Amino acid sequence: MADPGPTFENAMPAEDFPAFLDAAPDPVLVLCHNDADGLSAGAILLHTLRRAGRTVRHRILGRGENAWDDAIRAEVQRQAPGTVVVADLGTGVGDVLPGVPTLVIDHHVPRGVPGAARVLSGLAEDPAPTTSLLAFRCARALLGAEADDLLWLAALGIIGDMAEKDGFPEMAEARTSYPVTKLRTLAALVNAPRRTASGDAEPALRLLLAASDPKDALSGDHPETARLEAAKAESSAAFESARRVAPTIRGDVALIALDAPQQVHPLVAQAWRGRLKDKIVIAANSGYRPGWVHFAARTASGADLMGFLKDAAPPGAGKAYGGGHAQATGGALRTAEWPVFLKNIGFEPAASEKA
Ligand SMILES: [Mn+2]
Repeated sequence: MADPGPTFENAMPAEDFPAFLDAAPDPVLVLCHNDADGLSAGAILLHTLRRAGRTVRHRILGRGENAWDDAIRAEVQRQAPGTVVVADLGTGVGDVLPGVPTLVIDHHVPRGVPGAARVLSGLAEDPAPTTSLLAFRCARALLGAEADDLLWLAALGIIGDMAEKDGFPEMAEARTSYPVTKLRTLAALVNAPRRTASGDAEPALRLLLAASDPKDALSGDHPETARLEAAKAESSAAFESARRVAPTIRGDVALIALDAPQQVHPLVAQAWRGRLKDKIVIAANSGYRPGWVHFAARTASGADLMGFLKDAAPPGAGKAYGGGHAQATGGALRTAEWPVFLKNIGFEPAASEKA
């Protein structure tokens, strides 16, 4: 059983989505993550709300953005939403927008209680449904059979989050209607924009909203498909170059120092994990976001990465540092904090590197 984290008084099953909406004024602002699961969940929610006659807005959150940060809170406030739905963006502490009805749909380990928000968490079930699947269950609760044509979007998120073999009945149902190979191809395309230098995932969401099914999405009839293919080519080329960077090894830790505007560090860490089986692999990217070093940590050694990062945390490490799972985690540190972290994990500056 996955760790459900704190028990929420405001936990909400998908069946209660219609009742939630009854007390949720327009416009409804959907905040979603920029990966295949988050974008699929966003597309399902936007379709569903529109079909129910609701006025909707959306905002995709990307690199370095968090629904519970002040910068996003201020931006959301300016949009003056009647209701906020937060999808696949974790579960943070406190209200996103105090006084505004909010629903958090998510399947990551919660960081705390999100104020007065209702919470639809996948962690109430084992295996935990992805956010796209939770959103689809909301759609069915509201629209019944009129939500059936959104099932491929739920499957797309499931495949994107590598939960295809988890045994969800909706995935089995999707297999009977949609070619899984096309869904896999589409999931890779939809995941591409967030890894590019621009990080702009809007074309991916537009495609998911415009297409009637996976075949249509890949047909070439929608201009966004070519943009996603270009994004995939850009991130593949960046990865090919980054994977040639040699690791530096000190003790149990292998460090790969990257400087690329693309999000290559998780893929590079994953690639080295299998080749350095007894090491903690850290791929660190100083080119991804100005002022920050983003890093991915992976290990095949069985070491507890969350504990490792906790022990190595520099004093200034904030919310962006060290979330995820025991064997796959990562985070971001400000450029000034990075050398402190390196020292804490055994990478003392070499004599020749000292000024
Ligand atoms: Mn997800």
